[in-house]
Amino acid sequence: MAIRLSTLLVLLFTCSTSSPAQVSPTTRPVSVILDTDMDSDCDDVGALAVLHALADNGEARILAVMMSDPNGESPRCADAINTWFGRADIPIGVRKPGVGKANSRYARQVAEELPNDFSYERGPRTVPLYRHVLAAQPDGTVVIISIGTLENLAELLDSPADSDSPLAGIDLVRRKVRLWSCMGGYYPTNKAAEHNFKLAGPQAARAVNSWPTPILFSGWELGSRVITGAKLAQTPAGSPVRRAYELYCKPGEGRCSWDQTSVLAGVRGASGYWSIHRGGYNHVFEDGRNEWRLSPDKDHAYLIERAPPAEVAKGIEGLMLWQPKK
Ligand SMILES: [Ca+2]
Ligand SMILES: [Ca+2]
Repeated sequence: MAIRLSTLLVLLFTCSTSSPAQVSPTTRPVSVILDTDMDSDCDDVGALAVLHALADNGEARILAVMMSDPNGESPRCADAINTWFGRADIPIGVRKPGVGKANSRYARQVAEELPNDFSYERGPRTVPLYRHVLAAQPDGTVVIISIGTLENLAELLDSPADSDSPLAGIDLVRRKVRLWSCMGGYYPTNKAAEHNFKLAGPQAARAVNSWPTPILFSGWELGSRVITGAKLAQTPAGSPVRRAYELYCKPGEGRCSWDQTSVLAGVRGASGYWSIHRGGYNHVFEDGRNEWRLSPDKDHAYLIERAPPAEVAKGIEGLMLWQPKK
């Protein structure tokens, strides 16, 4: 049973500023599946670090990490990050074929330099893993956070019944997923398609236009003004988060925080950082362009900048600097 987005965001809202220690430990954990490309840009690494910080603070529980890009290096990089944060056994779903290099300045190096034990050949495939994880959760509890392209979610919607659930994919999602927090698109619209929607346009259109539960979008315009990561140079040398940013950014510089915004909003809601535009829906075209339409109301919403980007950056970077308890 889908909960109205307005109700949901009130439920999710917690007072928040920067470090995990400042957040109420009574906040109940949000069950999260993170769907990431973890290749072209380093903000996926920052986003996974933020999610681990929220998990260490009792705000989130990481059910699985799904890879949207079919290269063999990105899932090993993700496993290295999970291992660093003491969660080496988080299941990671991969797409075929698992060959070729990541379009990445950091994924191979992080995978080769830092401890991880992920094997692409043995790794579960994304859609069966989605179905397995969703089927085991209580109804209406799972938050999916997507920070890459949307092939996995489109295929999940179209997946048939299997040994994990007698439900077709769209019905399984309707029953289990409370919210999809999606980094993608421009709001209210733009002449060009945003990266995550553009690279797999038909799948983005299929996933967004047919999704049966609330969606909260973070557009390109939001995270592009939030620059984080420069302070990672102060963190331990063995950190895969520090290493990825080191490999991606010029010394002393940070990077836009598109993906971190969707992680934070998926777990904490508006966080005091953003306003939420409701009413109407987001339509995605087959070429990946999107436009916000005034009716009908499809329980879609998007984030709008409210706090100064520097203040949001301070909060997000504080979470990215979080170190695991050894
Ligand atoms: Ca592992
Ligand atoms: Ca991404």
